[in-house]
Amino acid sequence: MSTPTAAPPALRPEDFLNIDRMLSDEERDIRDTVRAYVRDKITPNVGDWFEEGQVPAAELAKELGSLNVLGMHLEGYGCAGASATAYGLACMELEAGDSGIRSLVSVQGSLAMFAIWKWGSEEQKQEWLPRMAAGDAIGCFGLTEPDAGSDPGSMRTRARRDGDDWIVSGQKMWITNGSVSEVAVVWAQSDEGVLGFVVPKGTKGFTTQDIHKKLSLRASITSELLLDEVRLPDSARLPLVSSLKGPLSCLNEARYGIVWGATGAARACFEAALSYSKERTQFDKPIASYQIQQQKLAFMATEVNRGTLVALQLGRLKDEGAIRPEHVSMGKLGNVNGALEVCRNARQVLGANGITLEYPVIRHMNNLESVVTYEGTADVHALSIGQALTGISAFR
Ligand code: TGC
Ligand code: FAD
Repeated sequence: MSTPTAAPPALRPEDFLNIDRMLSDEERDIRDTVRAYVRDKITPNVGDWFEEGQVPAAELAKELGSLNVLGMHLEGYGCAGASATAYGLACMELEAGDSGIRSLVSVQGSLAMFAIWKWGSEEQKQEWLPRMAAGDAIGCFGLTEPDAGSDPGSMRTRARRDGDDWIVSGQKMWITNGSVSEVAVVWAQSDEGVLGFVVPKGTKGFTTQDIHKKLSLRASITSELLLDEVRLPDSARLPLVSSLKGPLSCLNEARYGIVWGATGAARACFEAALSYSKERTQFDKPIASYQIQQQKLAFMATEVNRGTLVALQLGRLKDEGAIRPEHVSMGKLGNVNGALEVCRNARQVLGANGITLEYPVIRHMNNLESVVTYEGTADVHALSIGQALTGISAFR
């Protein structure tokens, strides 16, 4: 075995394990482009959006479309056809800005667009995907219902045939971008299994209502979808799937993005805490000089680097076509829980300043309370891993 002679590169707090060198030039370019966009367009405004509980979704969708990040890991129909790893890096940078911005991109590309791309007809793809990739049309994904969250198989939304048409009735809850979407992908139970429908805004009987008083994901629109005897032609049905496999396959995609994104939020909190700890003086010394604070910083740096390595490994597996849903469950469970712990530690380092929107920390911390719940709660992912380890399902 040869002994390296060159000195190892200097340690950098923002990339302690030098993970950057494991990326290709193209991946670094994409990452840097998204990072610059977040720095210039998101970070200066997102605290206000969060405080006001609103976000300029249409404007952001157009900008994100110009950046080529909407459905960026899909091939054809105006999509960028980037690698899964590049998509993950983009999610990481977007969520370093705010989970709500990453949510917009996840729901658009991994849920609504992916559903049409994977399970739709050629006509549906031609009609929606180019506009959605460009950010000219926002899409949402309606799976969850008031009484069917972790257990979407118990959904009550029903689709029944009526001649050549379908009649869809039901209620979807907690739907990201519901009221600002041009198109909703809605999942419904039917005599033929679980079916997906492409429901354009303005269809008779289809209305939305925003959910207010959220203390998390405030820079993101969350809505109810109400479907009251909505008549749809058979051409609105996603023809290639008729089971829960349809929506769950989309969730794999979005959950993968969250594995990266949550670590981006954690990184932003770590960087805020590191910088604050060096500037804030108490008892005549910067608080960074105290062992307890250094222990917190060391924990945060370790968790951010660990999370990034996990995400990168999943990215490489996905690019090879070797990823399994259980891998994604492990990534989401570990990285979101880790990110929450990083944010909670960072918030304490910032003292009273940690509770204000002047710093990003409590915003990220509150956002992650949604992230740990949506796209499969931490418990659901633990049970998926448990099932893979033991061969025993503990869901029921
Ligand atoms: P089960 O009987 O196991 O499976 C039913 C059918 O689905 C297939 N399947 C999968 N296919 C693809 N990917 C997966 N991960 C799959 N898991 C299962 C399975 O093979 C079967 O296919 P088939 O052809 O035999 O019919 O289903 P179950 O009812 O026991 O449920 C399993 C469970 C609990 C894991 C699943 O229901 C689950 O994941 N629940 C969590 C629900 C969830 O995550 N909802 C998220 C809603 S969307 C959202 O939150 C967006 S947030 C906004 C943002 O992302 O930013
Ligand atoms: P429940 O399923 O009722 O769970 C409550 C508790 O019970 C949790 O702790 C859970 O882990 C636990 N639990 C459930 N089952 C078991 C079990 N078998 N064993 C042990 N514990 C269990 N959905 C969409 O379809 N589209 C969207 O765009 C979307 N966006 C969202 C945006 C936000 C901001 C939020 C907060 C949610 C969004 N969701 C969306 C919904 C989200 O996917 C659900 O909230 C999530 O799946 C959990 O469902 P629930 O809230 O009904 O909780």
